[in-house]
Amino acid sequence: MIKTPICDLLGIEYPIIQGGMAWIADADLAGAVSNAGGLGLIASMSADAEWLRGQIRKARQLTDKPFGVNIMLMSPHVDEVARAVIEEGVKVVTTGAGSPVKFMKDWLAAGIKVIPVVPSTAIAKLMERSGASAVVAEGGEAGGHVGDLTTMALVPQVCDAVSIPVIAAGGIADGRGVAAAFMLGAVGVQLGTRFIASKECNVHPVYKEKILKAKDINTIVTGKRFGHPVRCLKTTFSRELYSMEYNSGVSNEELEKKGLGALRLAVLEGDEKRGCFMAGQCAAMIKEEKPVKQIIEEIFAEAEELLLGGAKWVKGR
Ligand code: TUI
Repeated sequence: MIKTPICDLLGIEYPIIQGGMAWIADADLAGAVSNAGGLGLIASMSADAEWLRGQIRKARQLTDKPFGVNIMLMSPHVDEVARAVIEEGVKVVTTGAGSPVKFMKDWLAAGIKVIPVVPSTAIAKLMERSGASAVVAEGGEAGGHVGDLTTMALVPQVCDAVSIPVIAAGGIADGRGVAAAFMLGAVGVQLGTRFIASKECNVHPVYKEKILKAKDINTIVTGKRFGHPVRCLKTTFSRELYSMEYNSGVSNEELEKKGLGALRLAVLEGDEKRGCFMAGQCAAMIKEEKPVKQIIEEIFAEAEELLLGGAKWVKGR
């Protein structure tokens, strides 16, 4: 059984945390991941504090194990959700799409463990100085809002740059990815896309089907023009958005209008024409919808075999 400092830090059995996927990571998914021995996370996305409070209370009904909240820093409700996690007694907060520095003092004073997602060594160092308990180093293979560096290059550099534990994310969907992340110096992993194709995930069936049918080159990054690159599956919608971005005749306002609400349409309605199906490059590695518990157990059985028994090519010699 692989135990790392992340297990002790978070009081979990397996060193795995679930990505804070907007519209996807609800109390049901978070509860399932926590019950399976990982750290489940509820995504605050652009929701208001009342919605988040409801989800936190629901997760408490579903599990007595630790879970956390992911705060999306570009949310229009970020100030109220940042207060709500304190008032609701949440123990772990991960953050995405920006710097959480302005909230750190209050979260730390409330005893919250803060684990920011970082796309570079400079931001990782800033987070360590600001009191983060760990960082998630997320490579651009991930789904959703992404940075420039790949997981393979980012994780070892972040491990060298900080002394706090590093959790690797981006492109990890099986035991090979977990073993590789540990070889790069990470002591934990964050998986997002793999959990979309889980039984307990409430996304529209079309979303799951799209993940299961995806091929390696089926994702695309839109939003670079705004400085907010987002990786999603190639669909009529995302291809159109992509080509509009490179057409200088289309204004930023028009682009923004087209993108607005597109993730919600994908998650709730499976709308292929107008939906944005955020997913990482590892989507093509996911072949079957499974219960969360089985996903986690299989991944760690494989990772353990690789890490403790030597890599496959070494064994075969
Ligand atoms: O946050 C994510 N992934 C996300 S957030 C999201 S919601 C959204 N929807 C549309 C447009 C934008 C966001 C969907 N997916 N991953 C973690 C992550 N954080 N990736 C990159 C970063 C990041 C970027 C800049 C973290 C810090 C940062 O700091 C820059 C600064 O100094 O503010």
